Amino acid sequence: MTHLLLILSLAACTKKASDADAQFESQVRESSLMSEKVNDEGLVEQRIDMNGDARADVFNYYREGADDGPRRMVRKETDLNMDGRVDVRSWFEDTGSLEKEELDGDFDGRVDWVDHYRSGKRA
Ligand SMILES: [Ca+2]
Ligand SMILES: [Ca+2]
Repeated sequence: MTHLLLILSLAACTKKASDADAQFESQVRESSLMSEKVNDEGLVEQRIDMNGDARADVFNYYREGADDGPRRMVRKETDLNMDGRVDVRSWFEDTGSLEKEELDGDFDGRVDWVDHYRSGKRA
């Protein structure tokens, strides 16, 4: 029974993600960088408006590279349904591969799904 539930929730999660992806793709064309500043954590915070309504929907957090090396993405937050609340948070390892991802699949402001990754693969 537990196993079946897991499969069902997996399927539901996958479907929602792909719908959101399609919405996301169609809005990428209008995306624009709103601001870029160093935040309290000492990370470079980029705010990106994906749908042209002057409200940020994607937040990228970077750590500046040492010795003018390339900056590295530490965290990415995305408001998938553009309601002003972040629905997906992703953390990245030093290698650039995904470390952890939190997803609010039904957009109620609570995290429904947490994925942990090891070497870029879901664990
Ligand atoms: Ca927006
Ligand atoms: Ca949202």
